Amino acid sequence: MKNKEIAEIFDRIADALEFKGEQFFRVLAYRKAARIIEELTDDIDVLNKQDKLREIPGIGEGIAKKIDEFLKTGKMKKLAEAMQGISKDLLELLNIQNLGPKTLKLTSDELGVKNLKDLKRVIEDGSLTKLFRMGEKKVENIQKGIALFEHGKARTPIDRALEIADTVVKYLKKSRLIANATPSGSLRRMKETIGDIDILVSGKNGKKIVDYFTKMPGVMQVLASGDTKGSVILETDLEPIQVDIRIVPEKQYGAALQYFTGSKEHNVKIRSLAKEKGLKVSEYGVFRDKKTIAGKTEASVYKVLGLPWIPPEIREDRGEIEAALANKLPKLVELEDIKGDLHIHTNNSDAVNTLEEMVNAAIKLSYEYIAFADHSKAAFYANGLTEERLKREINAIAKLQISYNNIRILRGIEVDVLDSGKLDFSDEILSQLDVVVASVHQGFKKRVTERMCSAIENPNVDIIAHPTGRLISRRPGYDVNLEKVLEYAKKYHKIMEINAYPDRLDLNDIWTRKAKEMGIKIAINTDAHGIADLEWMKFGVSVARRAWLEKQDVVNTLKWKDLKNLLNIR
Ligand code: DGT
Ligand code: CA
Ligand code: CA
Ligand code: ZN
Repeated sequence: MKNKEIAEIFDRIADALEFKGEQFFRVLAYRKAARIIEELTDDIDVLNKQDKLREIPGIGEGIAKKIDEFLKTGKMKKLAEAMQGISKDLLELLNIQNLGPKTLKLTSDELGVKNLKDLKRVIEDGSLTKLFRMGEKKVENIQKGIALFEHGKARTPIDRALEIADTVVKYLKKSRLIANATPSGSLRRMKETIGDIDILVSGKNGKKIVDYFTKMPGVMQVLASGDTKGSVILETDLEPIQVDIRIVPEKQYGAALQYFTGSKEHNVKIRSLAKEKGLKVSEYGVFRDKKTIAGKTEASVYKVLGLPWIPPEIREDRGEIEAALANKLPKLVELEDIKGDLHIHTNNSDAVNTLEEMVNAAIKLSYEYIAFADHSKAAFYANGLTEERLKREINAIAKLQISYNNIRILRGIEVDVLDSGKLDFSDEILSQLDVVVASVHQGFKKRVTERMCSAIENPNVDIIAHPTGRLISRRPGYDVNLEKVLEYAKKYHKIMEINAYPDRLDLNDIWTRKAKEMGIKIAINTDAHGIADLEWMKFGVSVARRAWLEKQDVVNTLKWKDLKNLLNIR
């Protein structure tokens, strides 16, 4: 479908015309066309061939001709014409609040500003302030706009977004005006990073609810406030984040929740499915002609379309609707299925708690087993264990096990994969351990794929930890050929890890799903460096769910007896 591409072109034309000072209604016509096309569920190419474009409300003769031109030639003259003399970098700056098209034009003509870097420079050196009619206050506002613009491009990690959403929901629920408040959007789908927080609220007095919402402590800026929606920028101890609320009556709650949970791609497909059945799905309900036939609960919305309820984590249009139609939805793994954690550190290397403290914390989670996997000696920055200290830890674990009969304490190591591809401990030592977790912690540019593959070939290795090494907010993964690593893991029956540390979530959802399809088993491990970190398991489980994993795909859902067999533990 070319719908999205065409919508973007019209948006770009509108931006360019606005920049050039074209009359407002002309700009608006292109913007409106872009919105309408983006929301179309039918293929625009098909509509055009059937000569039906002009029947779409809001699409006039001029726009229809331009769409036809683009579909036939792959080009639109109007776009080239509008863009003449303006770069994309410059146009993007129109998204900065408090920097209007006229001002942008002035800074471009008079000061030669071509991009964000230039704009920051002319603020820094004072030349923007000196520009005709500018003044300090106005420049200050532009600066604030830049900060929000830059933040707007950044996404917030899921753990932080969940925490903030929790505070907002608590605040909302304190009000007698509000019956219900549920996080929706990407947060409910548990994506690894969140653009903005969306909260669905039910209640009668929308205006008063929005009022109450915008007066929440920490609100830096109110972006929108109406009868049914409100949007604010919230200050947090790190970067600010946008929070949107939507207010709906109780009887539409399910339909609204379905809509605002998204993803957009999932919703588009659901709507076109509805259309095929002669129904209309919107945030207000499911309708046959004008009659409401579902909408109070989310399940009712799916049900009238002939579908079972689909878990939010897989609503990404990655085959879930087809699977639901065929009654082949996976039964996704749940946090309650997890029976242990196979990658835990202690204060013997770089963590904060003792062996015993970690064991007690694991018992509180009702785990049947845990594996200690402290760092090995090459990880000197992490106070990695020497052979001598590893032996001491093994003895300490054996001693500790005697006083616990309700949990298995496994002797393990997180062994570094060295630059040579060899492991940081000899096979003789590794073979005495219950669980060997292998990781790359250094030499990120040195033949990582080959090194990982040779680690996988080592019969003592059980699990490959955080296989790409990425840190979501700080660095991309190493240059590793994961496809090849997975092939090796498959061939040598090795377990791949989903590292549940929220800044890692490595493997991610896409690669985990690929691993599952190849028949590779997964371990969801927290890599805990302290008691509190054991709670990260839920983020790892979310990745697994987004990857369609079921209980049987995850080794640490096994009962102790079965895990023992799988890992060949004597
Ligand atoms: P984010 O905030 O970037 O992490 O991702 P989302 O999925 O939370 O997206 P957001 O906040 O823009 O919108 C929340 C939900 O509202 C989205 O998941 C689906 C629905 N939605 C938003 N815009 C559209 C749209 O243009 N068309 C359709 N069909 N649904 C939309
Ligand atoms: Ca969102
Ligand atoms: Ca939103
Ligand atoms: Zn670790």
